[in-house]
Amino acid sequence: MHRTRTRFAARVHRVASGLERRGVIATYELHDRVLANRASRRLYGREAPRLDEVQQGIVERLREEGYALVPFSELLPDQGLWGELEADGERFRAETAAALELEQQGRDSALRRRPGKEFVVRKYAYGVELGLDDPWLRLGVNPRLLDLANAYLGLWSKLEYVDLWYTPPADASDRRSSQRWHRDFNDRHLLKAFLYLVDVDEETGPFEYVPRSAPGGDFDAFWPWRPLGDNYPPDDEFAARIDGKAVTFTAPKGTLIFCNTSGFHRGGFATGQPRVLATFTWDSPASLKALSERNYVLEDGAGLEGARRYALT
Ligand SMILES: O=C(O)CCC(=O)C(=O)O
Repeated sequence: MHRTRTRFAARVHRVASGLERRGVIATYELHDRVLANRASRRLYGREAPRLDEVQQGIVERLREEGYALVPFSELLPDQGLWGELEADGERFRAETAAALELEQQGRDSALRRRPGKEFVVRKYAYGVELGLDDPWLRLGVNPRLLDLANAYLGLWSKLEYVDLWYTPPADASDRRSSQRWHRDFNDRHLLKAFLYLVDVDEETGPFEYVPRSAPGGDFDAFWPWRPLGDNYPPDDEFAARIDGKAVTFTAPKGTLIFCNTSGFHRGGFATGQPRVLATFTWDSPASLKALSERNYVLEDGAGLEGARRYALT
């Protein structure tokens, strides 16, 4: 039932009549103000996490600017954990590079892509079954990340999305879809993380962001966020208004970027080297009720409790 409804929301975003759109928006607003999010705020209020200085600093920067950058090792100093993630990321990078070679020779590669955003190759895409033996799913609910996501959002969040992306250098000269400036329409209570798995310079398609452009920020009135909003402003008008306000995240491998992407952002327009990263989205239950769909199905939540269980179920 729930999957049906969220698929419906995705379709509505593309082709819906005004009436369908209004229904989806009303469902979202109702769940945000009254139903699902009220309950998740109450749960958060009952068991607010204790953050250490590093986590607290990230939450404060997110509140001020809408983004925060931290070396992975500062938030998660466990070398063993980084070693495991780095090795899995490298496996994905090497396998994807080899499969792209095959594709170029006109042979079958079984690479996972998503319609409308074919320039990104994904490890999981949509509909994958994941359990806690998966290191990336585990990272998405690691309390070092989940607690700060919940503190920033002020509720018990849902882990909506987890994946690894490989973005080869563009074969097109123009930016397409999320390579252009946009706001994510999924939720006003939104936090994403991007963990760079290679060094990212200007030619590797860095992520970019307009600080303070998320709802409540100084620039929230620029083509303001709306559920299912028309979220891609015209490029030339946008450039004139933003004029020098954007931040470009060129950074070494192992950099973790947290960002509220209901603010303006773009990225993945690689021109020189492929970009490889892991990405996570935490949002509110209202989003899953109306505007978004989890990209994975949880295999088995046995042993999970509290906010971690809530995030995955
Ligand atoms: O690939 C990027 O850097 C941008 C991704 C993006 O727009 C998103 O995840 O919402």
